[in-house]
Amino acid sequence: MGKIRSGLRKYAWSAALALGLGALWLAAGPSGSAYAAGDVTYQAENGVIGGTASVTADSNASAGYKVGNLNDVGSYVQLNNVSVANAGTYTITIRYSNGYPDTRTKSLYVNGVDVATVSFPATGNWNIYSTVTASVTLTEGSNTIKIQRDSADSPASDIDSIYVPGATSAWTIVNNYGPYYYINYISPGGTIVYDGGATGYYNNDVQFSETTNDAIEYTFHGTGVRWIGAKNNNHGMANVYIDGVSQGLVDTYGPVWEKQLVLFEKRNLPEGVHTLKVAVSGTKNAASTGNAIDWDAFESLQSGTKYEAESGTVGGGAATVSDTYASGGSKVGTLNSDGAYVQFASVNTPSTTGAGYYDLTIRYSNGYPDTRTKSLYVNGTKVMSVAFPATGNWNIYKEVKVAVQLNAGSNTIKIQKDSADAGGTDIDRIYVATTPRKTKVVTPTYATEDVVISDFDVTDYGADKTGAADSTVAVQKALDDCFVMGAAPSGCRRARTRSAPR
Ligand SMILES: [Ca+2]
Ligand SMILES: [Ca+2]
Ligand SMILES: [Ca+2]
Repeated sequence: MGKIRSGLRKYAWSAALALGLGALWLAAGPSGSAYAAGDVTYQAENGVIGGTASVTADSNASAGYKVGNLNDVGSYVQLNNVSVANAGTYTITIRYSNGYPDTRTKSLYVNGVDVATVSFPATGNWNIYSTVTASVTLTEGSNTIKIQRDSADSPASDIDSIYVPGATSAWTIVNNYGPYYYINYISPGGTIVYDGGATGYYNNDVQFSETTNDAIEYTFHGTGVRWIGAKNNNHGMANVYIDGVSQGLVDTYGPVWEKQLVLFEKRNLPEGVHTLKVAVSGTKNAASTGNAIDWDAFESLQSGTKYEAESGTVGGGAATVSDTYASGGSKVGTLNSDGAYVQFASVNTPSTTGAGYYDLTIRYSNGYPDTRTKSLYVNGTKVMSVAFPATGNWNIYKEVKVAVQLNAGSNTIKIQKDSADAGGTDIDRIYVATTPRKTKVVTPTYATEDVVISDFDVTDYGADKTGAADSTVAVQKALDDCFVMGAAPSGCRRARTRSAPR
């Protein structure tokens, strides 16, 4: 088994060719199914396999593949990174086929512990599927689920997928070779290699490089992020950055080839859009024979409440259109005529926090070459004009963040083309933060030309008051947030100067 995988890997290295990434895109195209928002079904073929187990194609299998040949003792399929937001007992559903006339059993392992023997009754044929359920205890965050043929079990029964309820509330996985608006490849020499037949990797594909400074950036909305990849004896160290700030080196050397590992994880980021960058450092563990870095998949920890535009109400000529690359597969477009709008009703603030200024992150596309604006209404009142810079194409998405004042309980948010706005801009979805900002816009006793913002503290952004550490990034983030709150850039600068000595 190990030899087969090594063979694949050697082929991948020798297949580096002179293909640039652009050529690869033309050959393979972006995979629309890779964005797994809302996924609660883990495909067995995306798991790690061992022993005699192998991935086989079957048009009746979920996603077209399954794991078969679980014949020899010790053969298994393991799903890593089964993530749930809360620890507890979950009833998982395993889809399988069993072409033998009798019931076959397998052992179910959760986080490395044998927790149950699962029976798989006959399904009549190998391409006829049925489901069985099992109750498992999962821990908050990442878990592993393995189905293995142990000595007390019988051979065969093909595993298609495992459905885990509630998994969607935690981490969202994005493949390394997914829709290009999430993933940015930095490889001036074209030395990042794509291997589309990498068994055992997520989605059976991976990208790798050992050229210093080759990197992949993943942009996500949420409070946490993971880089999924492999360790091996020829793997080196990666330089990891979040929003441009170094997170240090991550060593991906391992004595044996292990796939779908969480190589880096960061939580407790401020709610909003962030970028993770993983770069080849060119340095390695002394025991390693090379500097290779794998990019297999990324996961983000969602936060806030998501409202899809296509679930809202539209008017004035706006219409729902489907797009593979839109969140949920659809968006609202043709916001062209004056009065065209999409409205999100029942935007609820959490009962525990109530009224306040909440971050509102709008995912959109704008295929025009210039910035287009739309008017933002909260509870029927226009509160601001939102600028949507060009995204390069109508199926390429970006996110903008503004802060809006919401009432306790239910609110309406409307994005509308008014006469002062230009046509265009497709709206995909919005995220409303779960907690309000500490900072707020205040109404001063005497009128001012500028917006006045109070309770702003740059130490909330990681600024160091002692002067020992460089606080440039923290101060810039504070300025950006000040701008999001509605203040003019000049006002943000003055506010910063005054609040710095606190
Ligand atoms: Ca499957
Ligand atoms: Ca992959
Ligand atoms: Ca959408």
